Amino acid sequence: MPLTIDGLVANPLSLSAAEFSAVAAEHQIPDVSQVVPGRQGRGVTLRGLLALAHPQPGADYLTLHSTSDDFHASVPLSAIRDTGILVYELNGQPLPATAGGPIRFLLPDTAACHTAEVDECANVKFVDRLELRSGRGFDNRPSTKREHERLHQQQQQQQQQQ
Ligand SMILES: Nc1nc2c(c(=O)[nH]1)N[C@H]1C(S)=C(S)[C@@H](COP(=O)(O)O)O[C@H]1N2
Ligand SMILES: [Mo]
Repeated sequence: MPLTIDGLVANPLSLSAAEFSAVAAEHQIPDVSQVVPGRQGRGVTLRGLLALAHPQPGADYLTLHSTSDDFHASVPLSAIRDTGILVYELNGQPLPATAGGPIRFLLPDTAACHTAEVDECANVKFVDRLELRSGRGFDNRPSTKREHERLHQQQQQQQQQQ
């Protein structure tokens, strides 16, 4: 499942998980735990991917889509463009689904769930599309504690089935 970058970009593109390792070394994060405490793996910077896609001047929101489980988060580009990471590998292997793979978005410092526009819930797992837009895009992050608990229960059930 490739990662597509589209919307308000001069150069829409699609990267396979294998192509992530071919992104320029300056954009690679060999050890994500150095940047995001408690998280592991190898990733590339969002900035590096945006340098390939060339966002157009009007693009001010990034919408992260996970088609597989229909989870979406839309966050202001300015708040994440210099810190966002796409994790793609763990211990030399493709990032497993249990860790949100094949591709998982991660931010170093996020607010607690549903307390801010950029919160922990924006760490989208199984992300397959980065959509640049002008204005906020589709977002179905849980907005209340109750919705949130329900989502986590679903996730636990899904993981137990794997
Ligand atoms: N695709 C997808 N990504 C997701 C979610 C989800 O349900 N589906 N849950 C989000 C929420 S609400 C949180 S708090 C974090 C939890 O990440 P963790 O399980 O690695 O702590 O993942 C986020 N990313
Ligand atoms: Mo969350």
